[in-house]
Amino acid sequence: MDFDHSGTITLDELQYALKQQGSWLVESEVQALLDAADIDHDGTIDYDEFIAATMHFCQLEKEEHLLKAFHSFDHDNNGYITKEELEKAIQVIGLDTTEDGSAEDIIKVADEDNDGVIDYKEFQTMMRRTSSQASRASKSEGVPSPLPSPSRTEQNGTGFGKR
Ligand SMILES: [Ca+2]
Ligand SMILES: [Ca+2]
Ligand SMILES: [Ca+2]
Repeated sequence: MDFDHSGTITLDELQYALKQQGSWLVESEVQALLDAADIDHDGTIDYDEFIAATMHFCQLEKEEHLLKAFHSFDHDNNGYITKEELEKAIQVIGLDTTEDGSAEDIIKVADEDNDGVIDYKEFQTMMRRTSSQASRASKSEGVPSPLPSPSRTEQNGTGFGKR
C-alpha cells in the first residue's frame, strides 16, 4: 500500500489502496480511517499503525460477513437458526453432511444454551471457531466457510468439555 516506499502510508495512498480492494469510501471516510489508525498523529500511517488498523478493519468486515451469513441462514428472520433452516442451508450450499456433519450435529455443537436453535451469539462463536480452524488449514482463503466440522473440534476451552 506504501507506493512511494516512504515507510508510511499517506491519505492518498490509503484512498488508492482501498479503491483497489473495491472499497468505495468517500474521502471523509478515508480521512476518518486514517485518523483512527494514525496513533501518533503525524498525518501518515507507519507500519505498526498499519498493522493495527488492518486488523481492526478486517474484524469489522468479518462482523459484516457474519451478520450476512446469519441472515441468509435465518429464513424467517426471527433471530434464530432452527434445525430446519440449517438443513435448508446445507442443501443450498451443497454440503456433504456425511463429512461435515448433519444439521443436528452442527446445532448440538453450536447450541450453547441448549434451547435447540442457534442465536446470533452462538453463531458468532461457531464461526470464530471455524475460521480459526480454516485459517490454520489455510484452504479456502477468503471464502467464509459457512459451516464447521463439529465432530472434529479439537480446541478446548470453548465450553464444551466432552470428548
Ligand atoms: Ca502516524
Ligand atoms: Ca429462523
Ligand atoms: Ca441456543
